[in-house]
Amino acid sequence: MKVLPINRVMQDDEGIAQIRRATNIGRTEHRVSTQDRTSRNRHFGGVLWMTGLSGSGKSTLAVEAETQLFERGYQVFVLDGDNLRQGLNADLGFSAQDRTENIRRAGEVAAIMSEAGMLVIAAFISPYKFDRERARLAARAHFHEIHIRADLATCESRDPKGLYKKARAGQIREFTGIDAPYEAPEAADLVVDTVSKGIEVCVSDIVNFVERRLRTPA
Ligand code: ADX
Repeated sequence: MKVLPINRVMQDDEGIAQIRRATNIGRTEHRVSTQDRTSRNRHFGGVLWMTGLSGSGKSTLAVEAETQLFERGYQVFVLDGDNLRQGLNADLGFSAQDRTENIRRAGEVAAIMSEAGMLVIAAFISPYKFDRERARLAARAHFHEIHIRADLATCESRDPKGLYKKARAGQIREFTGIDAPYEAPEAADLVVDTVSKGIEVCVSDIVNFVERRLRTPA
């Protein structure tokens, strides 16, 4: 596979054009429109893209927000890095190139699900801006980047899976924040600071954001 240059802002779906191998492919048009799906669901399809360090709280907040939004009638589903790596992305590790491919696939899946009318909460470290930008381009409308913000020292002290300890001991290589980079968003659509705020407040910030941005007018 051609290695994509990281840190370069792309035009439209240039990134896909670069890796496309198939020729002679067309597009099958749907007869159920996006608008049909939106009016049935009473919300827009979309992607809430959560990015942040391991231990910042992405998965916890994603699952809690999913529960509350489901109760409010949203067609909502969490796509989680750890989960996708069990199946679809089981062939990928944590090199820069593998993470790029991980996020490319996740971004494409999220885009398809949002086109199907769903609200997707994507929880991935997604350390590279380039990859997140490409996920945004895949989803087009209603892609919202949420920075789940917690500094490295806090994430390391939480260490819910004991991975920072292993990374410091040299048992895990290329661990984000230790010996692999994390490029924080500069202009996230929502910043959720999990150091200064408790889980309940963070979740309600996310739920309120969704109600403002994705609920269709009554
Ligand atoms: S990403 O960088 O490609 O976006 P992703 O979100 O899918 O990562 O997966 C991160 C999860 O993999 C972490 O929550 C952690 O449980 C696990 N993990 C295992 N090894 C690493 C590593 N080297 N760096 C970061 N996370 C790792």
